[in-house]
Amino acid sequence: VPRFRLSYALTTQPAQFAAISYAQDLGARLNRLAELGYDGVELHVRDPRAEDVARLEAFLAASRLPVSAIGTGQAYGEDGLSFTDPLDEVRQAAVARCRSHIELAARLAPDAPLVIIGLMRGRVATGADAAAAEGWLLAALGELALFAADLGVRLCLEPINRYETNLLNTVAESLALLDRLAADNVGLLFDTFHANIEEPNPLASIDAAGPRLFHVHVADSNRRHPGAGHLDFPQVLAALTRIAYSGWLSAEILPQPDPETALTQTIDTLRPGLA
Ligand code: LER
Ligand code: MN
Repeated sequence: VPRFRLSYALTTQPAQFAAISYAQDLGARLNRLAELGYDGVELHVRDPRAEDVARLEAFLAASRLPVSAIGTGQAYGEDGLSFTDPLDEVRQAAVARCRSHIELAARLAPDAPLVIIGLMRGRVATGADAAAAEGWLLAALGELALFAADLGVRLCLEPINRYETNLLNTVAESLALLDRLAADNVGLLFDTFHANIEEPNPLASIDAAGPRLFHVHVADSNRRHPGAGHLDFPQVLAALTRIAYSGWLSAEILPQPDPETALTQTIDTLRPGLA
């Protein structure tokens, strides 16, 4: 039985998107994660160029937590940057922003840098052509995959539920896009919350992703900590074991009822499956 490493998603700046928590005192939150037995932290960064990276490095070093992945969704949520915006200059700004996320991942997680492509893919604008959006997305991902490969960085594309985007809701759609992209440093992120909404059979979708699965977000059916909803996490872990998944389980959850309870309940619920 492989031992899954557990990380927790935090945002480095306050944000509108609620399922990634913000800690006023990031250093203290990182130390608390380490104390509870977390193996790493996933950092969501709006704009790496506006970030005090030396400060992040100091907090990470003090907590001794490695970075599991760098999240990019705040660039969309806060700044409206996406790879499928109808405006060419916005698409270009999105690609430039994501290059800086790739550089940040290479700097903060030199052993296995991973960058998440989630909400930043954007959506098909009302009345617009889905094929055009897919073309823009493929062009952006192709360019970013080459840039990332030079820095040893991998990217993971995340199927996201229909209430947040209308572009790539399912694992099957995302795998089909990865087939067209044909870049071996780009894989899939499976988020248990989105999968519970969109996948006909979430466990079969894990099998279908197989070696192309690069990262996993864990959240219960209500997007709260594992154990707060009705998802069967032992079955999810068994499916991940079947495909010999060796990446992270990263909790991307609402900080409810409060951040401390969310942290402790996540690890208490998943711990039996981690060892
Ligand atoms: C968005 O719902 C999500 O799950 C994030 O991982 C996207 O950046
Ligand atoms: Mn997610």
